[in-house]
This record gives sequence, C-alpha cells and structure tokens, in this order.
Amino acid sequence: MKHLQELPAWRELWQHFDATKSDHMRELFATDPGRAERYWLEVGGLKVDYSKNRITDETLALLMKLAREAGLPERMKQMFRGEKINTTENRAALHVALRNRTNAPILVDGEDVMPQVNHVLHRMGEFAHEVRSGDWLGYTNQVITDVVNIGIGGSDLGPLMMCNALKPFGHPRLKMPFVSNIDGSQLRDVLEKVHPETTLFVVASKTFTTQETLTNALTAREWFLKHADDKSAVAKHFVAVSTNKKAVAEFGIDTANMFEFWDWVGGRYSVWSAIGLPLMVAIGEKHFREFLRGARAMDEHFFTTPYRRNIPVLLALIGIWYNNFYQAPGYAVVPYSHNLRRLPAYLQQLDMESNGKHCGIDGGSVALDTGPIVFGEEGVNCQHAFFQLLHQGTRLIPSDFIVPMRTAYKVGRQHRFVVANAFAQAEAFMRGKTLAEARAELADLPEAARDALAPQKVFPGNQPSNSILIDELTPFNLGMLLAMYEHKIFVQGTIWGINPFDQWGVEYGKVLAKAIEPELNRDQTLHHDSSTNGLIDFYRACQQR
Ligand code: G6Q
Repeated sequence: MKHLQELPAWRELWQHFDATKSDHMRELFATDPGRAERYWLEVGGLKVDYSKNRITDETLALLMKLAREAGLPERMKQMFRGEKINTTENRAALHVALRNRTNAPILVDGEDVMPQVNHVLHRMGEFAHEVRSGDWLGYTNQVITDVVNIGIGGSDLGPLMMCNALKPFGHPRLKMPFVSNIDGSQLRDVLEKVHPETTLFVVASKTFTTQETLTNALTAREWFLKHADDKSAVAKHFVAVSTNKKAVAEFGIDTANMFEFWDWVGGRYSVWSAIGLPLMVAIGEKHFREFLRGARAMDEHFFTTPYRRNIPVLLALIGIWYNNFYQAPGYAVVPYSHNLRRLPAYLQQLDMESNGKHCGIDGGSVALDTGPIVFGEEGVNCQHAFFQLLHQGTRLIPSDFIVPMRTAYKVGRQHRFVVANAFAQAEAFMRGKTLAEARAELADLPEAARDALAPQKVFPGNQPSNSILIDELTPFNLGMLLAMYEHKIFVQGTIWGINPFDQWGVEYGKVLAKAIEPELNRDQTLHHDSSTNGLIDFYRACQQR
C-alpha cells in the first residue's frame, strides 16, 4: 500500500497549495459570480453551502483525485458489503445495515444480518409502545413517567443528543434523564427527581463491563430495592441494551428484558441500534423509523453520487485540505439551535475517537496529521465566548454552522435573530475587515487616535465555514445530518490510511483507573512516578481531614 505522501495527487496538491495559499475568499467571490450557486448541494431537507472555503474548482479536482488514488472507491464498497474493515478488532463496521430500510441482504460471515436487525427493531417498537401508551406498569401498577438511561460514551451521547434535538416530538408524560458520569452527583440529581414506582431504567452498555455504567446501575438498583423491597419488581423497572447476554444475566436483569445489538456496531455509531431505545420511547416508533430513513437517504446519496456532488465526500476533502495543507488544528461545530446543544459533544466523540490515530492500518506510522480537534457550542452563545479567537486570532479554524430554517417554537422574533446571527458570522469570517474599512468607521476620531485604534479593529477574514441548513429539525433530517458526518469521517480515515472503527485509547482508559482506585484507600507502597505518587498521597491525606 502506497503512503499518502507518495501519491501523485498529494504532490500536485502541495504545488497548488503553494500557489494559492494567500488567496483571499473576498477575491474569489468578487471574481466568480457563480461561486455560491456552484458550491451548493442539497439532499432532502439538508442544504450545504460550502462556498466560503479556500477552494477553487482546481482544488476540488485535485482532492477528488487524491480520494481515488487513496482507494476510497474500493473501501466504500468493502464497507457496504459487510467486509471486516475494522481490521484491528476483526469486525465489520455496519451501522448502515441498521438503517437499511430496503432490507436488501447484508452479509456478515456469510449470514444476512437483516432478519436480526428487523427483529430487534420490532421488539423495540413493542416496548416503546407499551411504555408510551401506559400499558407498561411499574410494580405498584402505576404508569411510567421517567425513563433513565444509564450508559456512557457511545451508549449515552447519541440518544441524549437526539432526545434534546427532537424534544418537540417527545411524549408529553415522559421525561428522559441520562446518567453517564461516575461522579455520583449526576445520579443523585436524577434520583432526587424521580420516583421508584414510576421510573424505568435502561442500562445501556455494549460490553456490559464498563465500570461507570455498572456502578451507577448497581446504585440505581439498590435505591430501587430500598423502596420496592422485592427483587421480582426489578423486572418491571430495569431493561438492558447490550451485546453481552451473559453479563446482563449476571447483573440480574432478565434477558427477556434485554435488547440486543452486535459487535459490528461501533459504540459511537450505535444510536441507530437498540442503543437508540430511549429515543424511540421518547418520540415513538414511527418517528424513530423516520430517523433511520433519513440516515438511509444519506447512505444512498453517499454510496451512489459522484464525488463532485457528494456531500460527505466533499466535506471530508475540504477538511483534509485544511488539516494537512493549511495545518489547521481543528474545526468548530456550531449549531444555531438550543435543541442541538449536545451535537458538538456527539461529533467530538464521533470524529476524535474515530480518527484520533497515529498508526496506519498497515501498522506503520502515518507521519502526517490525522483527526482534527473538534470543539463547539450552541450559537449564539459561543459568539459571546470563543468566537473572538476565530475572528481575530492567529489560527485557521474552519467552522460548520448548522442552522435550522424553521423552528417548532414560535417565541417572539427569536428565531429570525438566531438565523441572522449565523449568516452574519459566516459572512464576517469570510470577508474580514480591512485597515481602510476600520479607519473609515473611525472617521469621527482625531487622526492620532484613529491611527492607534484602527489596527485593533482589523479582521483578517479568510476564515472558512460551511453553512449546513436544515429545513426543520425532524427525525428524518437529523438522521441525514448524523449519517453525513459519519461518512465524512469515514472518508477522511480512509484517505489517512487509518482504521476509524477501533478505539484503543478508550479501552486503555477503562483499565487505567482500576490499578489506582484500590491504592487510594490503602496504606501501601506506591510504584508510580513521583507526580502520580504525590497525587495519590495527597488524596489519602485529604481523606484524613
Ligand atoms: C465508542 C466507544 C466508547 C463506548 C463507551 C461505553 O465508540 O467505544 O465511547 O461507547 O466506552 O462502552 P459500553 O457501551 O461497552 O459500556
């Protein structure tokens, strides 16, 4: 396998970069009236304006050439065929099967996975219906009012983010708290607000070995049993979502109350699986299936559209242009929607856990920058915080502005204001403000004061952004949006020659604390470095106070 740096397109891109790196987007817009129209794509309710990027048709042509030379076409086919492209874990990466609403067979080890996918989806639907209709009763025959998801990482962020995003579709009786952190204050806050007779716990863990989740689930069960005082009542208040039947049974949850998924579903790609159960309970089966259909629409777009009009491919390539040529440290995700406030955290995991790798698939070092640093916050709040650095700092940091065009909440003129802010910021990032413009704005000041202040009010501009417009926050459109990012990340991982589907860093984290936790309480000799020994000693001392 050739390294990226050896590909002809890579070398041509460097030449192109050297020739164009100082070009300003202002000029690109001024000299090309058709730019915005040409750099605009639509799929269903999703529109992407990618014209405010430091690209030209030549840049895109070279980047697409790079994608082909790096083997993207073959890799896409391998993914869709269910081949074990997650080589380090010897697994397929088949989240696309979970939303394969055509039901065309998808084979893993020669077996069609669609019957089991459909079976679990059907069971989830029955369960969601029972809880929503009030047929599912607690141990004192009361209807359920709170569904608490206990899970972390991929078993938390997807359903949590989506329950917020689709709040207007939520069942009016049901509240959906999420507990992820092992810091007991989160669980305590939730348990203070719910009642054991009307609360259902969903214990969500792919492996069912994650300490945070199992510890929180045990505490929740103790809390429940303190009130119910009857172990047989647990079955009416605890269900599990997992791939590990044995561990679920050992934990004490009846496997009849377990919703299964499979090792070919990565944690951060699992919101489409039974991990999405709380979401389905909140919005109902019909809307959950719409969510899957939206993702499917994006899958079809991704797998069948030529690169020049393929949204995930183009966004991935533009990201590589900044990451590897402009050496941008990362990008900002800015949803202009309070309901999408957890989207940055969701994408942070999706992207950084997938492409935060230094080792290539072939075992060698990739020797170039891979996954970008992803950060973000809901707009407009972040305009009053970190946007300053994007406007006037020294770094190139592209942004994705995600802007719903309509809102379910008709509150005054707020939504118009939100949209106006999003468009204005993207324009300002692109245009900037020249010294002459800054001086003109200060025309009232005496000459000396103007000379002193004007440079401070210069905005370099040329800061790239994609405007991702969503007709409305519907399950279908959000399914498309998430699938778009999944595929974008997959394309980038493929070009960098890494495996976006493993997560050895996360696994490492799961074992690290196990060694230190017992040492915190015991008076035993420590064998760490002097800093770690000191930290442990200090903790011990604090417990004596
Ligand atoms: C996701 C990661 C990680 C995982 C959590 C929870 O892709 O693997 O975030 O989801 O560590 O793992 P369990 O679901 O196994 O508890």
